[in-house]
Amino acid sequence: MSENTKPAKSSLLDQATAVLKLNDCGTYTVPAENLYPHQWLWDSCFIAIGLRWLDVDRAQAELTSLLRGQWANGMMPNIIFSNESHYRRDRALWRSWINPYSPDGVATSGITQPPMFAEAIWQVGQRLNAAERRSWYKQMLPSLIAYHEWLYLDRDPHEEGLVLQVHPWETGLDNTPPWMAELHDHLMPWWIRAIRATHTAGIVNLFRRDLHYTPPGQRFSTLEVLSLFDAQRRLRRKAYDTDKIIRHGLFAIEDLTFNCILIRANTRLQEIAKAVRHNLPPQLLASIEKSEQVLDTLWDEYAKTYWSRDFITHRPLKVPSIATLMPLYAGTISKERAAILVRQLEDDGKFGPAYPVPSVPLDSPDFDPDRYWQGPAWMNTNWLILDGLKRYGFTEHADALRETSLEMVEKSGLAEYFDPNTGEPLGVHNFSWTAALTIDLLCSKS
Ligand code: 2M8
Repeated sequence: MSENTKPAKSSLLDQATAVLKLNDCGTYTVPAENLYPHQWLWDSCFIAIGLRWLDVDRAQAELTSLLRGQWANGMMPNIIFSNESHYRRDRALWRSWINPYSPDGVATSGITQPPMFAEAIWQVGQRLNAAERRSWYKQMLPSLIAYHEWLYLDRDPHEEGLVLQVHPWETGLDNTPPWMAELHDHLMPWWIRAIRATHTAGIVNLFRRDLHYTPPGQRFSTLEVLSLFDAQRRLRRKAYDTDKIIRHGLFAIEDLTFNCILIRANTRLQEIAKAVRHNLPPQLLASIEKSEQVLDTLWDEYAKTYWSRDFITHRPLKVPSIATLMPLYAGTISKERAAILVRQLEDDGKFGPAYPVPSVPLDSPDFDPDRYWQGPAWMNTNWLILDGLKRYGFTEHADALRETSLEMVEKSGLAEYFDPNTGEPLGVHNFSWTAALTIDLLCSKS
């Protein structure tokens, strides 16, 4: 099948199933051919949530295959690299083996991604009978606990209840404006400033693999790419040791999206543990409780919104993005605050264009309808918001978002992301989490 062509008369479910088949590597699924040839952490979680409707064994394999990459300290890396010889350069860029906790014989990145793992395990469990579910949960629980313990022990050194992130890639919303602003203000090295001053960024574009598959206006700017790789290089120099990273003043942010997903994941973790009558470690339970309380401290009463904040100074990062809506998914904020967020979702000048939800609100100076995480609508963030809307009882809003999300893929195919004003496809085609979450929207009761 050529890219972007829909087979005649094939239903959306068939198309989505075909995309997952196309990207299937046996026990895991790549996000898309060519541009994303490895296994990504939160992608596989979203993929399993869709796959559970097609083949629950395969959905389980998608999640257990992530354990290949788990570090001995519990860390789950955002990328597990393909072993194929022509990806040597990708593996060498990270050199995960320099950290003593990294797994033997599996090359990974040295950072994590939003912890969707518990949600995915739970969702897959819902498709199993009671006995199978218990054994599934028992199988996954030790690694899941190890991951959540690592998140708190390693990434919440001041025991604040919020975990920190050390690179924009950890948020999954790579070039999201609040992080780009920080990168720009605090971490742009002289040589990148020189490239900017001399307008020579175009030369770098010649070496960018992503631009072979996506037009430049739909990806990071070249200066952003250079800054992201420079930030990654600094982490590598510290062998991905969080303590050293913080001590050397590399930037650390308590990201709103990440922490909201963690709060929800903690709820799922507790449900899973309860189902198999397992007592979670008291220290972990204490951290979980703290997280729920501390989320409220990120609320800005004047702006009527939540912000991410700087780990060291606690300065709020007052740059609008879709993260603002993620407390809906966390599920622990008050109904009143949830209603305030929903009003922003209704506002057609903010988060309510024809094909919501834009990754940056329309009235932000950073909004660009085509550019990656700086404006386009994405199926995974729609799924998270939809889930939150349902739990807060905003059923009509949830139904409307489900409908526009499905309309968007019906109209444009299973693209990576979409122009929120026109619904036009952007990024790469045949994107796995778009396909998987389409399946989930089609198959789960609305
Ligand atoms: C994007 O991230 C990678 C780096 O990890 C990239 O930019 O190449 C993001 O959209 C991220 O959320 C996603 O998991 C990954 C694979 O789909 O691509």
